[in-house]
Amino acid sequence: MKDEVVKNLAAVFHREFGYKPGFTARAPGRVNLIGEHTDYNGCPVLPMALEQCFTAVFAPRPAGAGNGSRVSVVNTDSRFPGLTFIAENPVPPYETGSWGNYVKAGVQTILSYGAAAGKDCQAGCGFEAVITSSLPAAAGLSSSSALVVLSGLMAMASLGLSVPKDTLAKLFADGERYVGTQGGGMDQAVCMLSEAGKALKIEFNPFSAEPVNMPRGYSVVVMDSTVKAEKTRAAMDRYNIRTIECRLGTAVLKAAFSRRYGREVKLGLLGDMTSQNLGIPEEEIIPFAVDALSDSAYSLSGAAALLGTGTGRLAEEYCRRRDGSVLPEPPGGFKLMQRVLHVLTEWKRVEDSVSFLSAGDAAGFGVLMNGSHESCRRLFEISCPELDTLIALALEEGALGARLTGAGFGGCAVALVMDGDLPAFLSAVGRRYYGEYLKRTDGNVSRFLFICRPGRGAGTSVL
Ligand code: NG1
Repeated sequence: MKDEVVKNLAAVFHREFGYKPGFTARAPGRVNLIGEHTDYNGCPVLPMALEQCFTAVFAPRPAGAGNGSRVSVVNTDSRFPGLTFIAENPVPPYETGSWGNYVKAGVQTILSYGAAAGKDCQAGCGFEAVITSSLPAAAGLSSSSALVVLSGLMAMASLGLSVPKDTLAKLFADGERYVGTQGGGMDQAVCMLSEAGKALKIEFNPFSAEPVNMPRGYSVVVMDSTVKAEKTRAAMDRYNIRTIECRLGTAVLKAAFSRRYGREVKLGLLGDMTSQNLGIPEEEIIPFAVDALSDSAYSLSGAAALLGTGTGRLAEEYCRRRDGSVLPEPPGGFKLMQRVLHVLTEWKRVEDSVSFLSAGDAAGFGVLMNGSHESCRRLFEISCPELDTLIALALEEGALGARLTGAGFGGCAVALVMDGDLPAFLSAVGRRYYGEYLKRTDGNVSRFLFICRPGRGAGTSVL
């Protein structure tokens, strides 16, 4: 099947560019099993790479063809028009929301890496490529990070560079900020480092990745709410507001800690809130946070007063977008207590999930998935009525656990289902959600509702 995909891409490549491609590349999407909005807080996540992926055939710019830094990419999906740009450092972005920015982000990552290592990569990182994807776009399955990784790997192979995989995972995580989200590193790490058949627990404080077995006899089902989780400027702002709330919450906690305990601690991320770092017992951490933060929302001026700084300075430090403009204060204020409580409890759920999964306890893991969704819905406020309906139906139809996955505000949910229950589950959720609730009449829901198996990480090879 995969060879068939590569063969077709090679034929398109030949038609487009008039010669044969030398290499192939692939980069998988991912589904996050648990650990939502924890990564940029330095707390762990537990995703798995999918078999669904971006696939490319490509060739470094042919020798003697003039500009060795020209990148040309043809996408077999006609919604995404082909693009050509010069890989100069820095690469000027397309307008916000353009798919080409994910290609540029990958290439820029490699150019920046080269520049930091004292190598001039500009001349040799151009390539010509034809790409295709078996991932639904804007569904929360991280097709965008897969595209960043794919593009970066093609630039790297064109240069003949070799960089260790875990270094690449971190480079691509920073590199994707090019598109304007202040994301964590989950998507790029799981895309680079996964082993087929296993989920991956990723820690960020410090970085490490550890494969986790999935329980036998159960399957992961992805269910697309069909509400698009598009990366528009408004969607990026919504995501970035959550990152700001977490950072502001951390700063308020740091100040409260020194008042309460009479000593300073390193507290730059919620992930620094360990018993060892704070020097207090584990069970005191969450009560301390709840006590230190008000459950009413904070205004920027209120937070500034608490932190002993000016409102303008605080906005400057926390609310700048990548393009330099300042994100407006959310109308309802910053909900610091709710966001912090979600992250700290979600962190614990990730740790407990790894224990349950390693012990083959699918039911225990299912309970944690449900707790995670409830926390995402109520405390982090990233769900929507469609996702809540879909998840409720999945539980009624026998899932052991179900939750939204990815950034939220639409996109996909994920459910854990016993293998023997799969046919009845898929047919009931298909009928009840897509037919009765969404009133889709086409009947074919396999592109919205599918079983996924843990796939292997990204890579390139010679054709
Ligand atoms: P998606 O669903 O791919 O937009 C985003 C972030 C992740 C993580 C999740 C929430 C990017 C590229 N991805 O994922 O790092 O923070 O939201 O858990 O920003």
